[in-house]
Amino acid sequence: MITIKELDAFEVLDSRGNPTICVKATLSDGNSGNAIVPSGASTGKREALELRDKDESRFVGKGVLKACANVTEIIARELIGINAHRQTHIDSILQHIDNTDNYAKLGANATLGVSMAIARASAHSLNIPLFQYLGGINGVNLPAPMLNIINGGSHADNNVDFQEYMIMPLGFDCFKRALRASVEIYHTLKKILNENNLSTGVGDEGGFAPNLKNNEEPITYILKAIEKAGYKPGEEISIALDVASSEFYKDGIYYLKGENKKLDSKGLVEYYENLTAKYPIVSIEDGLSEDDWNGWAYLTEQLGNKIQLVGDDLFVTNTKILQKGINKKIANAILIKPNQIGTVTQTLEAIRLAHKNGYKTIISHRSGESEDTFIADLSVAVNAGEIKTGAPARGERNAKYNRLLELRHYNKLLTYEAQNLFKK
Ligand code: 2PG
Ligand code: MG
Repeated sequence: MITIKELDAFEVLDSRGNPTICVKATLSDGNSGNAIVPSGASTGKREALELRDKDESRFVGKGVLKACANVTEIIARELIGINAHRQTHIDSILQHIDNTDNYAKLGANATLGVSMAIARASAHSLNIPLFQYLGGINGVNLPAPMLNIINGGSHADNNVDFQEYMIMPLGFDCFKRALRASVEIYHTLKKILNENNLSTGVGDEGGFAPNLKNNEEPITYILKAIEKAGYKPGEEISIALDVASSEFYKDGIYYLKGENKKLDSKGLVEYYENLTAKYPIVSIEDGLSEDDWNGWAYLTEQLGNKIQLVGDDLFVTNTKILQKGINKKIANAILIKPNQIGTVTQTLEAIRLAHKNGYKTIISHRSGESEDTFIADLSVAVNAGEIKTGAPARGERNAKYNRLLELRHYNKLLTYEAQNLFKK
């Protein structure tokens, strides 16, 4: 039996320059694995707790020394000597030690770091890639990427209300080719923005963050870029939005500052109906607020048969909340972020529940990321179908795309089935 021999944890930096936790798990056979936990900016209220030191004298209060100490002083005591390959058991011990439903004591950054590091160490000790460890022989499909090429909302210092304008290369039968098209469009967009005297500075996820007239203009620029790069909008390249509307929702009203509009849920749904009639939009994430469940029911009624409606802040990778959504016929897809829920096992449970009920799954990065590529392997392991991991620029975003390219290079039988993703 291969057991957990040592758990270590230390502070490293994420892509925004904030500290985050890196956990190293060492096993009895000498193999080890590291994991770095990401961090969100537009976080859902019901996400598991990200434990920060709140000691203003270090890193403006954002240190994670307490989370590190929870790994080395509390979690290690319970996990050392346990069979390293029993991931479900390990994760249930983490839940048991914490004994709250949002890791309020240990911090989900501590528990997820441990959970991912042990999975990675176990893959090393079996001498198989992580995606195979997580998915066995069942993980066969490379995900369709959602590439966030214009950033707004709380990820950028511009006047665009919607957080993410993404392209999806759906009209290809090869991941590598699909990614190439997206990269070419990204560069073409930069050129077009330049020609129009618009800023090509980037936001947190590597997408451009120009000041634009309204929330529709980014779409028109992206369409120009798709065509100028030689691709067909709608046929080859589709558009996806993450509105992250919880960020501009208050007391039943959505405030679109960028265009000086105040809308109720119905008004915003109509706004989306217009947008989707005009443009090749295949997916809208967090179209309404996490607190607007009635609005969500209406949104799903109106648009659920036409496009993908993704719950991120709404479901926070939580099976209990997702089940509630399924019962109420709300949304038809879920964004999967391991650090919203706190362990690998709970992440897999959310994915299984979604698939069982016909909900699509998108494995996702956070706006604060690192070179860790766990989510790339996860997306293949569970045949997620989709992955969202930023623009094809900046190291922490490209680390995930590069990992997928590597998996494809060494596993020629992995498929890319984006063309079937939204087939009716
Ligand atoms: C989102 C994410 C990732 P954040 O809202 O989907 O793009 O952002 O990590 O800031 O929550
Ligand atoms: Mg989101």
